[in-house]
Amino acid sequence: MHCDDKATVSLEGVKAGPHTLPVVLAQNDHVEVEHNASSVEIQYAPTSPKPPATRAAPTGAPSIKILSPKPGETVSGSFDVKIGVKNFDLICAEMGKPDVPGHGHWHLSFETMKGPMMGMMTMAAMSCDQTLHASTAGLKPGSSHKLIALLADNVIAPLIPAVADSVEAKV
Ligand SMILES: [Cu+2]
Repeated sequence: MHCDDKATVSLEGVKAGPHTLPVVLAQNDHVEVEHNASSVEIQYAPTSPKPPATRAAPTGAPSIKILSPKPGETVSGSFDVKIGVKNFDLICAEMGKPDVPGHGHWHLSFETMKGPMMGMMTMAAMSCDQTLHASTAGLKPGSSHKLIALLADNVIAPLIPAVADSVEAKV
């Protein structure tokens, strides 16, 4: 998902040949505006196709920890959420591709990670890096909010059982 008018995607692991790239607008709560969705056909003709990743899954139980902000910290405007993961590989090129055990990315949610659409309605952003840029826009100054970081697989679904960490931050 993107909030700019441009997105960069990886074709790593994608078969050569025709592919359809659909795009659809989504509201703040991720409900999709399907009636004016659009798509484009592309011909993928790589000079040296990259095979799907074959890295083995890390052994051990995956975990995620929010390193910043610290519990109770006050944040304002644009701020970074930094995480550390163990026994899990964050791999940008595999987002939206077939699932590989132990591979994926992470989601940042406000207040809760439960609810309809696998908890997506409160998802603020997703990232395949250790740092994610978040914003307090729309949150009342002086209010307190729970920031939740949770691991998700390549197909965007949160891990089951959930692997998550949370901190309360003030705005
Ligand atoms: Cu995701």
